[in-house]
Amino acid sequence: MRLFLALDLDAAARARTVEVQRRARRAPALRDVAVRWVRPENLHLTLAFLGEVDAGRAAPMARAAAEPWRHAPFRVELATADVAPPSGAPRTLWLSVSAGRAQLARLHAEARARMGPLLSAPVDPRPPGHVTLGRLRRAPRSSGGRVREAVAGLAVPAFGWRVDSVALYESRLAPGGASYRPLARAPLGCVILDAVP
Ligand code: 3AM
Repeated sequence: MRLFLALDLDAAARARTVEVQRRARRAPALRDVAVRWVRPENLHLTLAFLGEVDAGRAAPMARAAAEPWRHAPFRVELATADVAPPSGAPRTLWLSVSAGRAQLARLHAEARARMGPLLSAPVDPRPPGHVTLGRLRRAPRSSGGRVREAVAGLAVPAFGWRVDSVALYESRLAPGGASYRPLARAPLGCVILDAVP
């Protein structure tokens, strides 16, 4: 099973993200590029990709993910539309996090500490920072310049939502695109409010 931890967008942020996808679709420079757009119900902010795990390990991982997180709820904002990688053939279109990065990094550290001991491979140490809009299929290297220019020109007004839970998802890959099944969800907010000797 392919598992990952993610933060769900709220309904308003999802609608705003879908609007950015709609505008990107209409950009003349992107019209002839094959993009597999993330479906609205699949939009998420990946907190940590956990990789392929044996089905037998899913239950302890779901139990670990279902414990309340030791982090207060916080606001994440998305602003700039961007293309990855920054050079060469463009592969992914995403919205970058413009506010909430420090909190995301702390939550990511908690996710690594919590899930790492249950995994056979270490979790990517890079903190998360984007919501994927779509993936380009076989876009030639030569399209990189105009794709990056078109995406940079989208001028996305910042929007955000309050992150108040973390979910564990199973990702099932299929020719028509991945589908995500939630396995566990736990709230943020289990915090020690003052120094405890
Ligand atoms: O939400 P994003 O696009 O950032 O790219 C995959 C997606 O991230 C990522 O996990 C998220 C849910 O599928 N992912 C998939 N395979 C991966 C891998 N081998 C991976 N991340 C790192 N290594």
